[in-house]
Amino acid sequence: MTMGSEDQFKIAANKIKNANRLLVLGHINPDGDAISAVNAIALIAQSFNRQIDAFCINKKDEPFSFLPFTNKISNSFSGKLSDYDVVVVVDCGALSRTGIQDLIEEELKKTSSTRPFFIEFDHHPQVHAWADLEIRQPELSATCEVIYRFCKSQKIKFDRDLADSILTGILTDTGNFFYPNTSSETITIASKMMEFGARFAKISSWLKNNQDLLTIKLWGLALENLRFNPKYGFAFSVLTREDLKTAMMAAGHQDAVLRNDFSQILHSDLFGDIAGFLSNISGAKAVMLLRQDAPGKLKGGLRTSSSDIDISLLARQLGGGGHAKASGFELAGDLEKADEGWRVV
Ligand SMILES: [Mn+2]
Repeated sequence: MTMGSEDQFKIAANKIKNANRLLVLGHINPDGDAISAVNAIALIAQSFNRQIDAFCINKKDEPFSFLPFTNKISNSFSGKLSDYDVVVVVDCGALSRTGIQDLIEEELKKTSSTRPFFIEFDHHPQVHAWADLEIRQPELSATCEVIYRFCKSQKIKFDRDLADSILTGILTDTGNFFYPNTSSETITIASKMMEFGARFAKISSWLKNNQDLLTIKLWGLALENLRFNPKYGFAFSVLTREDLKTAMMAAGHQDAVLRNDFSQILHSDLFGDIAGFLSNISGAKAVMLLRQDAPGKLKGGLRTSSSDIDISLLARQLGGGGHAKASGFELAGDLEKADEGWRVV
C-alpha cells in the first residue's frame, strides 16, 4: 500500500525538524519554481531553528533575489553528501536533473543509517523512484504548490517571505495563471498567499519582464513554425534540432551544443509551457508541439482547453499517455522540412 500524503508530510516535517545538517537542492539551470521551492524549504528549516545549505547547479546570480534565501543558494556543490543527515531535493523530475546523480547514487549504495535521508518534493511525473521519501503530486501546477500542502498539513506558519516564495513558484510554472495547469485550487492558494502578504503585482510583473533568453527564443521559433488547420480546429508546431540549436546558441549554451547534449538545458517544462500557451489560440480545439529531442527521437506534447476533449486518447494512440487536458508521446524518427510544413521520416 502506498503511504498517504498526510503521513508523508509528517515524516518529512520530523526529519527536517530533527536534522543536524540539512541540505536542499533544486534542479540544474533552476527556474522560478526550483529557486522558490529551495527558498521555501530553507525558510521552513529556519523556522525550526535548523541551519541549512542550499545549491542549484548553474544558478545565475541576479534572478529571484527578492526572495530572502536566494543569495545563499550556491551555484555548485563541492561538499560531501555524507556530511548531511537530511537532503531535500525539489522540482527535479529525474535524478539526473540534480546535476549530482553520481554522488547521490554512491550514497544510496550505503546502508541507510550511514548516509543522509533523501526527501523529494516534486510535481513532475515519476521517471524513476529513488528517494527514501518521495512526495510527488503530478496533478499540481508547481512544486511550490506541493510545499504549500505540506505547510498546511503540518501547520507551518506563513509569513510574507514564505508566502512570496510559494506564490513565485506557482506564478512561474503557470505562466502567471496563463497555462491550463492552473486549477481553482492554484488560484485559491495564490489568494491565501496574498493574505499573508505575498506581493502578487511585483512578482508577476517581475516574472513577465525577466524571461530568460532561451525561453524567449524557443517561443519565437515555435510561434514561427505554428500551423493551424481551421477545419479540424487543430494547431501544431515543431521545433527541429536546428531550431533547438539556434535557441541554445543564442542563449549562450555553446558548450552543450558542442557536446550535442541538449537534455540538461532543454527540460520538458519549457515545451509544456509553450504547448499550454498555444492551446489558447482562438478556434483551436487541440494543439501539438513536436520537437526533435535527439537524432532519431521525437517528443510530442498535446494540449486542449476544450472541456469535451480527452487529448490523452490521442496520446495513447501514439504510444504515450497523460491527462485529459495535457499529455505526450514519443516517436522514433526525424523531422524533415517539406513544401507545406514538416514530415516525420
Ligand atoms: Mn516546477
